[in-house]
Amino acid sequence: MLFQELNLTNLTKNGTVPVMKKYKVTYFDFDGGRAEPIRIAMHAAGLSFDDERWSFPEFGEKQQSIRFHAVPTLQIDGKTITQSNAISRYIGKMCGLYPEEPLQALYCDEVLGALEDLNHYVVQTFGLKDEALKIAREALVAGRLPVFIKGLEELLQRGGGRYFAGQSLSIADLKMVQQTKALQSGNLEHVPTDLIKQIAPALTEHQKSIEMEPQVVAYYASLKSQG
Ligand SMILES: N[C@@H](CCC(=O)N[C@@H](CS)C(=O)NCC(=O)O)C(=O)O
Repeated sequence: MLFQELNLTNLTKNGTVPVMKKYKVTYFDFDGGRAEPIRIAMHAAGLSFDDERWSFPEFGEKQQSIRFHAVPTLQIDGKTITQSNAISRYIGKMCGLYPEEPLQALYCDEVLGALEDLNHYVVQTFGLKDEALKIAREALVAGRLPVFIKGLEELLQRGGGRYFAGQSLSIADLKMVQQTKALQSGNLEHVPTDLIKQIAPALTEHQKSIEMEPQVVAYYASLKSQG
């Protein structure tokens, strides 16, 4: 139970503690992507949730039934919410992973938005093959990718170099780490795995340090303990 949910204004009229909400996060079956900041923040908020993970064929079968035909989704007591950044902000506000101060919140939001734009350009190359894939990915590496990577490094410096906003861990850091990992993973053919290290080494350091943050470590430890 969250501290916020325990305060007196949240008690029912007869003084009993209200029933906990039921949460379900639905995404693909891997640790990363748009759902990962949500999963980590849910854990940091002390909210237990059904971590529903779909295989890609399962997603294909169910896609048409989801609003906007995309994941992740969050269900709260059976009601479905879409849009990963909106969901991350909602959970982040419950557990100190979204800045309270408006300017710092704006800084955090700028990073979330920029990362969505970057995703948009990368996703445009999915499904391409052979020469078409090579051309599209090389164009990315020569064009939009360095623009976004350098821009994001600039935003990290603005935040002080360690975090993007509020001088503490936020959902912006959690989302950035997923992108850094994806770009360094080698899963994106024709994108050099050392691209970020070469042009924005502060982002590589950022990934390493965020992965050592207590809330992040605790989340992955909880996954291991579940087996
Ligand atoms: N703006 C949405 C984008 C969601 C999105 O595009 N999700 C991807 C997976 S990471 C997806 O489901 N793509 C399927 C499709 O667009 O066909 C969000 O942030 O949640």
